[in-house]
Amino acid sequence: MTEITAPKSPVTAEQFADEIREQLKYAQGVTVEQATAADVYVAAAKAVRNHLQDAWFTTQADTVNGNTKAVGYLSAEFLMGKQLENALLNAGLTDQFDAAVEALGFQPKDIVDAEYEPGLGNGGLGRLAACFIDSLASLGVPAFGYGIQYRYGIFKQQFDENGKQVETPDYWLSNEEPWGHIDYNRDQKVSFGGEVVEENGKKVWKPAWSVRAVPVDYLVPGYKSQRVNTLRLWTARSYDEFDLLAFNRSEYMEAVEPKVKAENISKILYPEDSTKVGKELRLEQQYFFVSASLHDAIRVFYPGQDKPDLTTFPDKITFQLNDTHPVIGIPELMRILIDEYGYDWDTAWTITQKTFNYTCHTLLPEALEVWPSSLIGELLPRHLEIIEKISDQFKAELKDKGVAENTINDMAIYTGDAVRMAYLATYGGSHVNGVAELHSQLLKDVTLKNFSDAYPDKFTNVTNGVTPRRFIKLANPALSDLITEGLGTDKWLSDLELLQGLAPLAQDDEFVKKFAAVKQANKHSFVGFAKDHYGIDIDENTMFNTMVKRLHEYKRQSLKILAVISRYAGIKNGTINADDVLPRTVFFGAKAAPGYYLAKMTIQLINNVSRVVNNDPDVKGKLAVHMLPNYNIEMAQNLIPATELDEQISQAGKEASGTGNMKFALNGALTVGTLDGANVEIRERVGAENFFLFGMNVDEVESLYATGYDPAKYYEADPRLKQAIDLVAGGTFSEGDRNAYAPLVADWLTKDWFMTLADFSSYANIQAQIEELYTHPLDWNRKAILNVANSGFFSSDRSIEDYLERIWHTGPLA
Ligand code: Z16
Repeated sequence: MTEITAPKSPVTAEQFADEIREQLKYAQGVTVEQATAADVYVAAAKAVRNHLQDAWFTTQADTVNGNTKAVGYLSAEFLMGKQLENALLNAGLTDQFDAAVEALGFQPKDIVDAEYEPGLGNGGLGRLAACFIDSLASLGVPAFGYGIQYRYGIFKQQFDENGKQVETPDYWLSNEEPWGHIDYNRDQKVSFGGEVVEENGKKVWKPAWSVRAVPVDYLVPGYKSQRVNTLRLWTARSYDEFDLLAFNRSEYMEAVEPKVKAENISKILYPEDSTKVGKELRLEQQYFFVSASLHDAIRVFYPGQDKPDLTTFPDKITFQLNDTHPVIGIPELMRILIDEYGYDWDTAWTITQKTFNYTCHTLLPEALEVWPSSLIGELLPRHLEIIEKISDQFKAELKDKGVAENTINDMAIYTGDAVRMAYLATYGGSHVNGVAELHSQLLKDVTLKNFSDAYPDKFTNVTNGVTPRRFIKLANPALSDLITEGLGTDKWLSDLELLQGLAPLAQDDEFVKKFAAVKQANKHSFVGFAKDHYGIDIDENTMFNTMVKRLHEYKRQSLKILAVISRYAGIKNGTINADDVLPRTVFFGAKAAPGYYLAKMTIQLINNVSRVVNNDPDVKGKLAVHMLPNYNIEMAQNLIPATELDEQISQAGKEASGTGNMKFALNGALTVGTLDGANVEIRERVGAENFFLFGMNVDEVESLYATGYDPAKYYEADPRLKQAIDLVAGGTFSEGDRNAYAPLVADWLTKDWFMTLADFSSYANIQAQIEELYTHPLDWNRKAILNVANSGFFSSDRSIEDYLERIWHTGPLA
């Protein structure tokens, strides 16, 4: 084992400035005088990367030769956020950077801002993957993140003059991207299509076409661990640049067709969150990165070996399947072992089952991928055969266990017409986990009940977490300093349970005032950020009330906007006394999947409520609403620390976990929320008296579905709700056009699948409690401090420790 060397010895600010100058001169070819903030950003990124290089080499060597098994995190998404500040923090170069950049005549903030945020994920699942690889590196666990370097990330969101969402492409690679190392020498070939033939009694796959998978490596530096792991994102290239014959005949478009077809594979991120898409290209993407990654792991762990002993593969690396997206990896590893390395079926199966584990991130049945067999057969004919055989073996195993015939049919992996990827993952791996206690329980009781009955020991829970480095230290430096002052140490950044030491300080009025001042300063900063970025004016002396997350019916942005409308109407018509109204600014941020009709209409409604409310002198100073465009990591880092009241109002039993909820609690916002996902655990930890709970629980939701849900009944019963819906239907937010929101209104009144109307009264009623508390700032802030103090559990370091213990059975390098 190689000795751990510290990152390149710490440098002074002067030395770091020289390193930046050197990069500007020799790598970018610009003088200091010519350099723009964007140039300095690239130069500083490369300079800090150089400081991490030795630790990266050491970690790579120890990953292969060291004392513990590595983790491979297979994920279609990694939503990393900007990298520079994080790399500086983990390299211990933040102060040097600040001084060096100033010496060069720039503001550090302008340099950090010059980075373009990569959007290689949709939302929670992709951001969780980014938090997890941060924690793996910080804990010193050898790990690879494996995914796709999409050329276009999640679309950029704008709003047109009618308030409708407009998507524009996110061409994030149009400027120099200093972090990724493209490595043409460690490429992999990934094949598709064709047919399976028998040769000498053996199945042989004769694919029709292949693409070249080229890895782009990103450093994943650990915080204070001296370790730097690897995020390996594959990009698709063509083996044939163009077809020379076609080109010679002047058929230019046809000539580049093979190149276009190959490169399309890594071209775009599907902009869907918790909804399945079932498109051929998506399956191509999934197979592309999973096949390349499995072959890569064999190359890494058995270097130069033609006949490696792959029975040891599960001792070298354990692969986590992040949702169903990488589950094609199960038949792919079977194929590799049998067809490429000559193992028999049973040996291959033992290896495969030991190698994989599956995390389910949803409770929506429609989000569990099911692929038509015809599609798999066309694209991956050998895999379809293997899946059929796995399915048969599974049925036989269930029969042996005495499982009833009809239950066995219900559990089919391969139905003849389709392949159910969640079932394949559950059978094909060692462990299955949900992402919060409630979610894992519902997986066992409902979604995967038959599987849990047949294999109870497979099922476990790992509650999600978030990295305190990005979401406290970088996002909220003022709170970080106060925490360090309060605890007398900054060790909490790698041991977040230490935050508990803040609990007694909630009774110390001086500390509470300092805490309140930090929040106020963060609100003030956000006002500046919003002015710069969105050109809006915000009154910092109003309560900042935020709902940011993907737009989905189950998350119930509708509930929030209906409550806002009801408040607006109440002030206007005098049913609410304007003097009693606590001034609030409501922030929404949410992208809708481009094809999701009702979600897009909800965005349009929010924008138009914003237009009407913000321009109405009757509610001025009392209520303002902003739909902030293009919610992303940068906005989260600015808005979360400034938020006082966070909305986590999904229908109970629908949000698997949520991770925004954790970020808000850790930054001292109070939550108004339902008993859903990780809200349940947040409330348990911070204390019921420090959490605004409302709405039905899972059992109540279930019995209401069972007895027949009629939303119109709730509309008739609560005049506040009726008035709000009537205003939408009557054209108040569409310049008199009564049709503008007709489909949304019709859905509320006749379907309302996620029971927004049923929870409205409870939600509207709890607002009085919230506002009463807010008028007592010391009491409010005491509760906010207790939220921070008791949320240490929600560090992604703790999540990773749970995975290590319950699922991966590995640990840090010595
Ligand atoms: C996703 O972001 C999530 C689930 C899913 O099946 C697919 C995608 Cl792209 C989210 C869950 O909705 C959320 O509750 C959870 O916190 C997050 O994954 C991380 O587990």
